[in-house]
Amino acid sequence: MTQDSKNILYYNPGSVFSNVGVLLIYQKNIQDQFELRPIPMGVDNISPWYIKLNPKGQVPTLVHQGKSIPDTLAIASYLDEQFKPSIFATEDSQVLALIEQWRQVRVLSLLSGMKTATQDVSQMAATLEASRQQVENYAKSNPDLAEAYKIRLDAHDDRSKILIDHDAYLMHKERLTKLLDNTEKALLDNNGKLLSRGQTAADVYAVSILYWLKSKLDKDILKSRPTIEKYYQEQASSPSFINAFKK
Ligand SMILES: N[C@@H](CCC(=O)N[C@@H](CS)C(=O)NCC(=O)O)C(=O)O
Repeated sequence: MTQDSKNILYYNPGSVFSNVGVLLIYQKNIQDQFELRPIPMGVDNISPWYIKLNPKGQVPTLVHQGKSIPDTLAIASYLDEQFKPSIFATEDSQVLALIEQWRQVRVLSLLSGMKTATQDVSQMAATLEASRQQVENYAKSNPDLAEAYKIRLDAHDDRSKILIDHDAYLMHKERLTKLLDNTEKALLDNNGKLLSRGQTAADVYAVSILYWLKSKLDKDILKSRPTIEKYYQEQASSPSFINAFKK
């Protein structure tokens, strides 16, 4: 197999959406058909070769038979199309709505954002500004990628906001509390399932994000939420989860 014909998931082990991408592949049981290739963030993800694959410069990105698929939801739909049976139900509006609720909590803000109104974030702001400058330099020296780099700059600015804006931190903290409260209730109403129709891509998001929250933010985050804790323990004991994250 040549380098170009390889099927690859570009990801970063510390990133929450990379967790989602990796678990999608393991849930389909197609991990032997993909190389999971970690990339250094702040370097490779803004380089021209990567921006061509994913103009937002984010992880994960799936490359399959030469086709690039950025974004976890697009990856879930694509994998279901290409590898049967379909298991993610991304055509179901209820599934999509629930996935959106999980995606809209920017957990990075809770870990590395501006937690108090007086926190000094000047160092972080300077690092982000230097990175923005680097993106602008890449854009200048790669005029053929001007449009793609505009998309990256928007993604960069959006990320900067969640890192150095205290109101953004408060908003995401509140979103997470509401999401966990709603999830506790939904699990109670649906006999321990997230959705009454059963396992879908929404579970991949929920369990991947819970795993990230527990391992990076607060191992006791589910302490007062016994139903989610039980759900999480069940999901995390599945072979796909163990193979994806625990080996
Ligand atoms: N909507 C995207 C979000 C991907 C995303 O936000 N990735 C983050 C890591 S969790 C990223 O690559 N951030 C690095 C950056 O933008 O510099 C998806 O679902 O795949």
